[in-house]
Amino acid sequence: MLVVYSEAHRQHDPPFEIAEGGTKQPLFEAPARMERIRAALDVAGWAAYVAPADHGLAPILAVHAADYVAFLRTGYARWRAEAAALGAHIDPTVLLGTVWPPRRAQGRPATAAGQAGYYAMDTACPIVAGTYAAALTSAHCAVTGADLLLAGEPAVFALCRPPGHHAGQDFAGGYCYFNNASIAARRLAAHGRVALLDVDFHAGNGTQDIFYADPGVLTVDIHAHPERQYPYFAGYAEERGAGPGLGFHHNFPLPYKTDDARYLATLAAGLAEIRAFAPRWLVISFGADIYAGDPIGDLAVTTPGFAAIGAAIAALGLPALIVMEGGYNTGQLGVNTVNFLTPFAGG
Ligand code: Q9C
Ligand code: ZN
Repeated sequence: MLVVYSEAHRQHDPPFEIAEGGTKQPLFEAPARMERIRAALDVAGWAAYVAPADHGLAPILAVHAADYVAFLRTGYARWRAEAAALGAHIDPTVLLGTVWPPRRAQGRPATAAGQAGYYAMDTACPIVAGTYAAALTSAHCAVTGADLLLAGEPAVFALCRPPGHHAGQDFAGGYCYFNNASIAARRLAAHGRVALLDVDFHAGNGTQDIFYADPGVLTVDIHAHPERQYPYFAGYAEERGAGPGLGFHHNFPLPYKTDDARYLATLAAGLAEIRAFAPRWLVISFGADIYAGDPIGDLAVTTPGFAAIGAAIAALGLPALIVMEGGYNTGQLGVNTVNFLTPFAGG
C-alpha cells in the first residue's frame, strides 16, 4: 500500500498543552508517534512511501476560511513581535490563546495573542515556529492521497501529523490545525459521492462543522460519548446535519469501556449507512486512541480488535483513503495501526 509521508511534521513539536484541571503537561501528540508507526510498517513490509506533492493553498481554501488560514500562516511571527509588549514575564516560544471571544463580541481581535483564542476552541492547539509548515505538509499528504485514489489506487494511507478532525472551517483545536481528511474528501467529492468515516476515539467536531450542510459527503462518526469525553459540545446522536445536509451526518456515541464486540456492532450500523449512500470514495479518519491502553481514551478495543475493525471497513470494497488522526499509546500505536491497515493492503 502506498503511504504518503513527510518528515516536515517534526517542525511541529510544542513543549506543552493545558489539559483538564489546568494541568500543564507534555503534548501527547508528539513526533515519536510517527516513528512508532513507521517502525511497525517496516516490520509489516508492504508499505511503499510516497512524498506529498506541493498543492499550494487552493485545496485548503476549499475547506477553511481565508482569514483563518492567514492567521495560521502569520500568527506566530506576529506573536514574536508583539509578545514583549505584554510584559517581561511572557514566554514568546508558544502562541496559545487565553481569551476565547464569545461570538457576540464586536469583532475579530487585532493581535496574534487575541486571534489565538478567536481561531481556537481549546488549549490543545499550541502554535510554535514550525506549526504552519508542518500542518500545511500534513494537509498535502492527504491531498496527495486523494489524487492517488483518483489515479486508480485501491487504498492509500496518508500518514498525517499534525492530525485534523477537530479543526473546523475557521478554528483549530485538539492538536488539529488543518482538517486533512476533510480537505481530501472535498477534493474527491468533485468526482463522486464521498463517505467520510471517523473512527478516532474523539468526536470529529471539525469534520462535522465542515460538512454539516453538505449532502455530497456522508459523515459517519463513531466515538466516546461527548457527555463524558472531549470535545463535550459535539458528537451527539441528535446532530444529523442541516439544510440540504440534513440526514447526511450520523454520530454514534459509545459508552465507557466499549469492547471489540460492541464496537463492531456499532460499526456495522455505520457501515450499513455508508452502503445505503452508495459512495464512490471512502475517506477514513483513523485514530488508534480507541485502544484499551490509550492514556487519554476510555474504550476497550484490543490489538486484535483493530484488525477486525479494519477488515469490516475494507469489506465495503470502496477505494479508500485512510488518514491518520490520534492515538497516544506509543508502545502499541504501531502494531494497532498496522493491524487496522493490513486488510486494506490485501492482508
Ligand atoms: N487529558 C485527537 O485525538 N484533550 N485529538 C486532551 C487530555 C484534547 C485529541 C486532554 C484531546 C484531543 C486528534
Ligand atoms: Zn482522538
